[in-house]
Order: sequence, then structure tokens, then C-alpha cells
Amino acid sequence: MKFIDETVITVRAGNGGSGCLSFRREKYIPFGGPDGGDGGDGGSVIIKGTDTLNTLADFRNKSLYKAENGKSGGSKNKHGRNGEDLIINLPLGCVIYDNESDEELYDLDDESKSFTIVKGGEHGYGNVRFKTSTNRAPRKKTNGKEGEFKEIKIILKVLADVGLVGLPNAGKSSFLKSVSMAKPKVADYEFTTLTPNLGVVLYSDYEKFVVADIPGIIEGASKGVGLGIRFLKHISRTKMLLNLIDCSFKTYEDIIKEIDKIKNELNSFDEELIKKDKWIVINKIDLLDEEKLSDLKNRFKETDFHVYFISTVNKAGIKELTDNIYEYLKYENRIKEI
Ligand SMILES: Nc1nc2c(ncn2[C@@H]2O[C@H](COP(=O)(O)OP(=O)(O)OP(=O)(O)O)[C@@H](O)[C@H]2O)c(=O)[nH]1
Ligand SMILES: [Mg+2]
Repeated sequence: MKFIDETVITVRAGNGGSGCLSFRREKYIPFGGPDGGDGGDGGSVIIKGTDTLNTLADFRNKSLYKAENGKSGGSKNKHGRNGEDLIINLPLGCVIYDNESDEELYDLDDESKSFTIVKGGEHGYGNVRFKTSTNRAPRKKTNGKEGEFKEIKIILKVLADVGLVGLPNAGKSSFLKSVSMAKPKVADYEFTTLTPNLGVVLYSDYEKFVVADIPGIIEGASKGVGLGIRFLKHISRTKMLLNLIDCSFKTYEDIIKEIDKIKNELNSFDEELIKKDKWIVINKIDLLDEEKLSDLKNRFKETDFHVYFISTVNKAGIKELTDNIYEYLKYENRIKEI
């Protein structure tokens, strides 16, 4: 299914049902009293996050979401039925904005949360309600109130613990593939990944963490070059970043430049991103001879970078890296129990 991460929809709650104007008409009771019942309340529109969805594609072809109106009241004091609420399930991680003011309204970052986004209109009153000692035959009833409506913008920012960043072809998707059950496309050309992929790393029987693989970033991405920054929002909620780097045919200096390039792009997009802990992951070490690899390792020892050397092909270094990610998330109290 197509990955869509932004959409605008209108939500409309149901109107309240009208109250009824009616008088008792029974044999032998010439002037029956009022017996018009109240209407029912209009249904509300409720939104909820679920992890069974991961795209907003379903919402592209429909723009109005409406809850049911309350039914009108009836004679014989019959209350109208309340309109049913409409529950809209959205992918977990969606943030909801008021489309007019751009104000953030809700953050669906937890499956247990649900929000009433527009409330159904209150029911109208039947004429029974207006009976008083001086007016025994009120000819008054009220209509239900209109349901609220709102135009909302939904932006999906996937929820993941670890975000993968790097130039195209660095091996981000290969890494995701090697640590999770995810099956992202991997190929020897740039921009193989066009939309984010999520993978769940099952660390033990009862613990997991989620890794997000996004399209490669190139110089100028923050200004719209390549696939641009469109997908960077998906790593904004991660707890840490891994900067993957293809080390084949590169000198130590090339690698340092590449680290800087990515850092600049992240920084231009959102300064918060570079406040995240970022580990450098040098990939494709199977393509280096031993001397070059140990030379590279030595050069990095003199730096402050938190660095790992891996190969997604022969799995070198992968276990150590995932163990350390797990320890980090656990230490930060961020590991999820399944
Ligand atoms: N030799 C070797 N090749 C690798 C390794 N990891 C990935 N590759 C290859 O590198 C190429 C790019 O890998 P991807 O995982 O698609 O890279 P990516 O970073 O996801 O690329 P984009 O999605 O374009 O940003 C593929 O041909 C992979 O097979 C590795 O450890 N060693
Ligand atoms: Mg990829």
C-alpha cells in the first residue's frame, strides 16, 4: 500500500435530534397533556491510534468523516436514539493539527489514548419539558444543537526508537533487514528506499525496539535536493540515530566529511535532531583489507565519535551494535515490553 504521511480531512459530529411536540390523544381524555419526548444526542467523532496501520493512504480518497445524527423524539414521551459515535483509527504516531490555525491538537503516541475530536450536538427538548403549573399545554419544543465540525491536518511521524540516517547506498535498508524481520528493498543504486520502513528488533522474548529506515539524505537535502527533507520528520521522535556510512573506496578524511555533511543537513532541518545521541556506523567492512580496517579503527580511536564497524553481508559487528543499542535504550528506560 502506498505510503502517505500527510492528509487533511473534515470531521463532523452528528446533530442533536429535535424534541417532539405532541399531546396525548386517548379515548375519553379530551385534553391530554403534552407527551413529546426529547431527541437523542448527536454522535461524536473519536480518533484513536493503532499499530495495525502504517499509512494514511486510506484517507486520501475520502475527505468528510461524519458521525450519526441523533434521532428525533416521538410522541408518548419517546426519546430519540443517540447518534452513534464514529471512531477513526489512525496509525500510531499521528499528530493532529487544526488545519486553520495550525495548532497541535493531539498526539496519538500511545495505543491506549483516544480523543473526542468533535462533539455531537446536544439533543432538543420535547414539549413535556416545558409543562408548568400555568402552561399545561406548551406548544414549545427545541431543535437539537448542531454537531461541531473541524478541518484537521493529520501528519504521521512514525514512532521508532532508532533512526537510520546516511547517504544513499550506505546500507541502511540492508542493516534494517539484517536485524529485523522487515523486508525493505535493497539495491546497488541511490534512492532505493523511497518511503520509510520500520523494523522491529525482537531482543528477547519480551523486549523489542523499533528501527526506522528512511530514504538517503544528500547534500542540500534540507533545501529540497534529492528526496529532500520530506522524510526527516520520521526520525524526529526517535531516541537515537545511527549514521551509516559506506567505507568502501573512502579515506578516513572522506568519512569525516561525510559525517559532517549529514550533520549539517540534519541541523538545517531541525536543530533538535542533532541533540539526539548519534552513533557512527561504518558499514561494508568486508570490502576492506585488514590493514586498512585496523588503520581506520585507530584513526577513530583518537576521536570522540561513538563508532561501530559492521558488515551487513557477513554480519561482522552487528550483534555488538544491537546489544549496545539495547543496553542504551534500557539504560534510558526506553525499552518496550511486548
Ligand atoms: N559488500 C557489502 N555490500 C553491502 C553491505 N551492506 C549493503 N551493501 C550493498 O550496498 C547497496 C546499497 O544497500 P542499501 O541497503 O539499499 O542502501 P541504503 O542506504 O538503504 O540506500 P538508499 O535506500 O538508496 O538510501 C546494496 O547493493 C547492498 O547489497 C555490506 O556490509 N557489504
Ligand atoms: Mg534504503
